[in-house]
Amino acid sequence: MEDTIVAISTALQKGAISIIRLSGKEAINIVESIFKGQNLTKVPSHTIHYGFIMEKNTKIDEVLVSIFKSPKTYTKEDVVEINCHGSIATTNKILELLLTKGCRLAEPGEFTKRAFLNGRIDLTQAEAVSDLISSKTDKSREMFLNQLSGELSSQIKTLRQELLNLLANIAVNIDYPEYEDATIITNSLLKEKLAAIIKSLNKLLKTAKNGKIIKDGINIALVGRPNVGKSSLLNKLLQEEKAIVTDIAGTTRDIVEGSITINGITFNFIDTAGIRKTTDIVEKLGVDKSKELINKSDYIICVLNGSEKLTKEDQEILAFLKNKNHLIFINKNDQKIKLDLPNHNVVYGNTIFEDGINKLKEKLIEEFNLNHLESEDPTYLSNARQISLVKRSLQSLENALNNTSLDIPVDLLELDIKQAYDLLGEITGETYQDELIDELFKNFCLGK
Ligand SMILES: Nc1nc2c(ncn2[C@@H]2O[C@H](COP(=O)(O)OP(=O)(O)OP(=O)(O)O)[C@@H](O)[C@H]2O)c(=O)[nH]1
Ligand SMILES: [Mg+2]
Repeated sequence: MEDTIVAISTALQKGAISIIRLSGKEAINIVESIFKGQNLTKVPSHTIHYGFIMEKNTKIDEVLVSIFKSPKTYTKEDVVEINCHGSIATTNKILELLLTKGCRLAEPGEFTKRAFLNGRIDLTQAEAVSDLISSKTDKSREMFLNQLSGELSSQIKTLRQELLNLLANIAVNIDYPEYEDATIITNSLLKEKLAAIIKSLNKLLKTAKNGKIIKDGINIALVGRPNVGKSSLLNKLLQEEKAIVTDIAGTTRDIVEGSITINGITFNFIDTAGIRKTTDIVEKLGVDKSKELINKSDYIICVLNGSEKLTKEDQEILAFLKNKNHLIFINKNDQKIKLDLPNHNVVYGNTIFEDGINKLKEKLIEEFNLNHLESEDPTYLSNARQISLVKRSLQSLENALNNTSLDIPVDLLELDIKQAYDLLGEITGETYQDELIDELFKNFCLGK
């Protein structure tokens, strides 16, 4: 981390201003070497300076330069930000000039990686920075801001501390059997403590579903046989004529999708080809895609034509959906309804007068417990890395708990508990592997 790094922190496109950021020991000297204005090496920290970027005696741009001196900066190193005019040519020219003065181009996420390696933030906070930048809804912004402020880390740290206390007690018992003040960790006491920690981890894992929903949204496939009104329903849900609607069965061949936000959550609706046996090659490919989507989506809305009796094809589709999370939209209730499906999760409506569309949305809110989500503190595990580490540490602790029932000596349980302690440490990055860190930061934006 001896190098001084530089990157364009704003999106490289035409805009009012661009920001070029440097971090490292030489950041201030390097910018001073191409800056005409106050001597930047002599100014106080956290100040902004007006001046010009110069290439020898030629003015390149009129800029504002912010100076942040270590350690109270984003990376804990000296950081300089140049606000220049937002043309691509100007921004690139200044970047080129800086690169000739002894800094190197930052890798994606390298500023945040330095913030982590220098101990200003932990891994969950670093992940939150990247996710905050990508967040599209208010709800995900709120969740990642909460994670950035260290709420998730603090829950993990508390659990780790409890495991550490257990380990310390076990160690004292083993090393100083005569030292009576130390809590004697008998199996029954250990059992009680382990069970409490397992309960907390399980709770965290249970709410991880919410984290995923908030971060990635919910993918909902609209399926059914041809001509029942799937595309019409998609258009009404999106309030946009996105998919082609005709009275010809087999109109939709490819996947058409669009998103709306309900209660701060992104719902991505995917219209599919009507499912039927067909000899048309293109249509058949569409039908195969529909079936594949049923397996991949988080939820299915099965559309039926309410003005007709249930057909064999409908029954086959319903059988296919049996073990999938789904509800049934019985469409075309502007005509005489001939369908009744007791024991099914059903909404009646039609897309001509838009009946039942709001009811359908309310049902989805209910299905995903979104009203409840509103009032909850938004501290959730939010990515596969965090979830898998919690699962693995749970396994180790469950192992330890099972062994307590077998009256295995306490010191043998130590290994499993220590493993769980280390795995939880990987979530916050207190214990980490270099390759993993490199991999993680690769997904970041350049300049962050
Ligand atoms: N009466 C009535 N007709 C509807 C309703 N919804 C759709 N339709 C009509 O049903 C026909 C088929 O609608 P689509 O939305 O294209 O049906 P689809 O399920 O997407 O059909 P495929 O793409 O062929 O699988 C069109 O003529 C629509 O106008 C409704 O609620 N009531
Ligand atoms: Mg269609």
